[in-house]
Amino acid sequence: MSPNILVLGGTTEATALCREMAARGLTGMISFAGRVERPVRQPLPQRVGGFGGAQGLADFLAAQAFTHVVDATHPFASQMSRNAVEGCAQAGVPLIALTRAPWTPEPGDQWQAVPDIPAAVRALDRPACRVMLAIGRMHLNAFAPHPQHRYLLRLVDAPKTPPPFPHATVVVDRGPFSTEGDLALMRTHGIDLVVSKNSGGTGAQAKLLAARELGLPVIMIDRPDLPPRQEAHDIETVLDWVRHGHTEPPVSADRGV
Ligand code: 3Y8
Ligand code: NAP
Repeated sequence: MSPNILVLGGTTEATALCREMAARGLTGMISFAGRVERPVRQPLPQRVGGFGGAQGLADFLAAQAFTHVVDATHPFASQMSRNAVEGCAQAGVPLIALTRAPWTPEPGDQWQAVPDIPAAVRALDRPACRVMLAIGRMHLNAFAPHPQHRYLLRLVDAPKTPPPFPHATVVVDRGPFSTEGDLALMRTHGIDLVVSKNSGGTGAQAKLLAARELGLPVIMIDRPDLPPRQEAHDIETVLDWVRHGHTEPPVSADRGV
């Protein structure tokens, strides 16, 4: 039976994988959560919206006769990744994650690593400064306890409600971003400090390279823990995995029993 692959998308790598699948005539579909108004156009059929939890995903896989799932979601999309492990195990459909290694600090970087968003908020308990808060829209409210700062926000869509603090400049832009562009942005706004998720990959890295060049500190938010699953860091490994007709059930989360 020829492969029918579901790609859980929303990253640069997911888009590149779909492009390669289309070029090789592979059958599949990419899915998005529907977080933004206009997800980037894809060279494969796409669906937008949740599946209805792990059970909803398992039902969808059976109904559409998918033979493989590639979880190419963002490292911070932890609920989707947990659902993928559980849903694929229920449906008996092999799963692999196409993920990016975390960034690690290089010489010249001034990173303060924090475990999660609340810890990043606590790290902003300091005198007023100009903060580039480049973590998107979903967690902005968490930073409301620190209205003393002047925030530069970068959002995919224009905000429907005002930001949760008095001093905020909004830039509406979607990546992947360039170092030159982020250098210019940070100089224009006189940024003193950058807050970033440890997303890995290249699409969100520009602000870190710019911070290094400008000698700016970065509060770096570690990614959430994910359940055990097969992982690959490149498209060729994923396509080899599909080609070799992997049918063994996916690694289910280790329950320690
Ligand atoms: C909806 C689908 C592609 C994918 C491009 C990557 C790169 C550009 C950089 C900064 C950091 C941030 C944010 C970011 C980047 C890529 C990738 C990546 C970070 C799109 C997309 C969807 C989303 C959702 C969106 C989140 C937000 C996060 C902005 C498409 C453009 C901050 C993550 O308004 C909202 O609700 C936005 C929500 C989840 C995080 C948040 O908490 O707000 N991504 N981003 C996906 C869906 O509906 O399923 O249009 O492509 C995808 C991309 N965003 O194909 O080229 O691969 O990471 N996305 C972060 O990393 O910190 C911006 O500004 O420097
Ligand atoms: P999440 O918190 O892990 O997922 C929440 C729910 O959204 C999931 O349970 C699922 O709903 C639905 N969902 C998430 N990703 C989906 C997908 N690719 N296809 C179909 N449904 C999906 O996810 P998130 O952090 O909000 O991320 C949402 C999307 O944005 C993902 O595609 C991710 O790759 C992309 N993204 C996220 C970030 C980030 O910083 N979080 C950064 C860049 C891109 P049901 O339970 O109903 O199935």
